[in-house]
Amino acid sequence: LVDETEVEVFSVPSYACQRRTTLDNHNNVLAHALSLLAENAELEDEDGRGVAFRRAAAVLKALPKPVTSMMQLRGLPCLGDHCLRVIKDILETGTSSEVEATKQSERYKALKVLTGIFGVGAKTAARWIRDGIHTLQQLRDSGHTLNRAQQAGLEHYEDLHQQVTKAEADTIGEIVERAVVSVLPGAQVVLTGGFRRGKLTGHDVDFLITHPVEGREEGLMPKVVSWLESQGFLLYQKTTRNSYLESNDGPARPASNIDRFERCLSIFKLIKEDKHETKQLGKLSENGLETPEDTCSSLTHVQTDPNPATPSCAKGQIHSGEDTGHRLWRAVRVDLVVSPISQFAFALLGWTGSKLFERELRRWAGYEKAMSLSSHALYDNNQSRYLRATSEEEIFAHLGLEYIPPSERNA
Ligand code: TTP
Ligand code: MN
Ligand code: MN
Ligand code: MN
Repeated sequence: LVDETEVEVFSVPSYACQRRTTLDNHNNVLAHALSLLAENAELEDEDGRGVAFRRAAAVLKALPKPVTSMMQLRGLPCLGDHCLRVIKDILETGTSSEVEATKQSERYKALKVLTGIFGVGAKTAARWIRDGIHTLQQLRDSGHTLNRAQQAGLEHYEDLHQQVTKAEADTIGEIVERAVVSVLPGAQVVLTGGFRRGKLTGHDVDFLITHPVEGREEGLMPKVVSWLESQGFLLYQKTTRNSYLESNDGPARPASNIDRFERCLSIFKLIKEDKHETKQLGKLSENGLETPEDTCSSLTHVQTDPNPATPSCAKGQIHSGEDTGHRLWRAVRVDLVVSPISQFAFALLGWTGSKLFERELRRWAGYEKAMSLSSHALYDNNQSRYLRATSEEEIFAHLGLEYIPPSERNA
């Protein structure tokens, strides 16, 4: 019998943006189970349920110790009956029957495979499943028309499901930096997304680009994309131009949570660094990259092969990779966003994530402060004016929140 007076009852603030959530947490099993139910809800295009599970998972991630008893959860925010049932199940039996059943379900598996294709969302996947398509092969055989993004997604499916390492993210960062300063000297590139929060791997790499002089960033994206394309670094790209100024969404907050920056969703062709080869050749330039005349592993290697499936390499013969069948490059998803300097702090905050942290910041702003926060601006409805900020710290201060650094935004 547990003496209730000895049970440590946890307490956390309601909004994830009021809490510090590191990558490590004390309740991985529980958080993971609730995240899977969140994912399943999102796959079923039930975003409301998805958010509820995400919030519950985030509360568990924020607890200072492992949960051992249901009594500890009394009074915690965001834990509804459904979530409590799942947690109880796991505490008592080690697993949740609902989570296990979901994992095993054909529908979940099919939705996961199909939405796992870049360019395929929950609605499209559901439509295909209604047509009897559950696997990639069935999709290929079905003769369904795929758009350009989906074609690229299917073609590079395996690569895009390999986690991107921090080292790969940094290599891509150097390529993007080179592209950006080549077309606009003085422009700046910042790594955002999960890698900025300290994640060691990611599903893509996110960059925010700006220039210290307002207006100089205009028209930058097409030039960066052209440069990258001319160097053979892009397997796919779709650029959307800035529509913030002409949008009629009203103050700060776009009609949807999707922002309106000039952005480019792309798939990079990343030449794999070959450690063995590097050592053999023993020639490193000062930035640690091989010099172009020695190997195609270098960033400066111009890929001129019109068919991106075969990396062009003047000295391709020095690699045994092609003979033994493993490719010397991989596809990596990369997101590029361009922001004017006046909106940079908001864009940086908005593109650092996590997605739930962002959502909670906006909810806090709206419900608790009567403010509208977006990746472009912060509007104060009480004062009927925009609040300027040149740093993330200032935005947190405007919102009346303690500053949370990126590494603690892993809600
Ligand atoms: P993601 O790249 O989707 O997520 P992530 O970097 O946190 O994790 P992963 O390792 O899986 O890549 O999104 C990064 C941030 O970008 C996220 O906080 C939300 C923001 N974002 C937008 O603001 N608008 C968008 O349209 C998208 C897709 C993301
Ligand atoms: Mn990312
Ligand atoms: Mn991204
Ligand atoms: Mn080569």
